Amino acid sequence: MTTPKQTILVTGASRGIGRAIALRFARDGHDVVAVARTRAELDVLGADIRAAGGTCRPIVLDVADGAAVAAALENLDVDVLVNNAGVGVLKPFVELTVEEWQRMLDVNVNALFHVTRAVLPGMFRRKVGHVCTIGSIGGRSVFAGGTCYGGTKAFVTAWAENLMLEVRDHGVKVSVIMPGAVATEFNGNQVSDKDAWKLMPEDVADAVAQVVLTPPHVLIHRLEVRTLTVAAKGHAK
Ligand code: NJP
Repeated sequence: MTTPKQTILVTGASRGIGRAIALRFARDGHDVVAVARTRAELDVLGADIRAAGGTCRPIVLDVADGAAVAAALENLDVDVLVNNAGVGVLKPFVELTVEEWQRMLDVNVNALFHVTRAVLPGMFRRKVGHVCTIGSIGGRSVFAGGTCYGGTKAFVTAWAENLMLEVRDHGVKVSVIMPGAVATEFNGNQVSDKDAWKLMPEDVADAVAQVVLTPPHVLIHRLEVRTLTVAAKGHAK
C-alpha cells in the first residue's frame, strides 16, 4: 500500500462494479465498509476479502431508506465514499411502471442525499474526504430506453459538479466516474460471452482507484471510461 490506510465505504458492494471496487481497495490494504441489501452476497465478499488478508465490515442496508441510512452510518468515520448502488430498468417510457420509475429515482438520486449527507459532516470535521459517485455515459449520451435511467445519471453529474464547488474548501474532493457498458447483472443481464465487448467491473474499479489515490492537492472531478471495442446494437459505449 502506498497511501495511509483509509476507510472506504462502497454502496452496492454485493456484486458487479461495487464488489470489484470493494475487492480492489481491500487488496490495496484499506478498510472496506460494504453496503447492500443482500446479506448472503456481502458475506461472500467479506469471506473473499478476509481470505486475501484484508478487512471488510458488511452493512445490510437499503440506501433508499433515509432513516435506516442515518442510523447505520452514524458514528462511522468514512475517508472515501463510493456511491455506486444503482438501478437501471431500460425500456420504452410508455412501458415503465410507476414503481420502476420511482425505484430508479429512489436509488440513483435520493440515496445520494441519504448516504452523502450522513458522511459529509465527519469529512468536514476532519477536513479531508472524497465522495466518488458512479454515474454513466448514459447521463449525457441519449439512447432509446433511457428516459428515466439516463435522466437520473444526468442528475448525478450535475449534483456532483455543484457539490464539488461547495465542499472543496472543506478539504473534501468530489468525483464522478462515468462508465460505458459493463459486464454485470445490471438491467437484468445474465453475464455471458455476449458481454465480452464490454468493460469488466475491474476496469471501473481501477479507474475509481486512480481517481481516489491522487495526491492531496489533485482532484480528478469527472472521468469517462469507455471500451475501445464495438458496442452491441443499441448500447452506449
Ligand atoms: O449493477 P448490478 P452494476 N440499497 O445490478 C445494489 C452504474 N453503471 O454493478 O442491494 C442498497 O450488478 C445491489 O445490491 P443489493 C449503475 O448505474 C453500470 O452494473 O444486494 N444497495 C448491487 O450490489 C450503478 O450505479 C453500467 O441488490 C442497492 C448493486 O447495487 C453502478 O454502475 C454502466 C440497492 C447493483 O449491482 C453499479 O452497477 C454504467 C438499494 N436499494 C453505469 N439497490 C453497466 N453495468 O453497464 C441496488 O454506465 N443496490
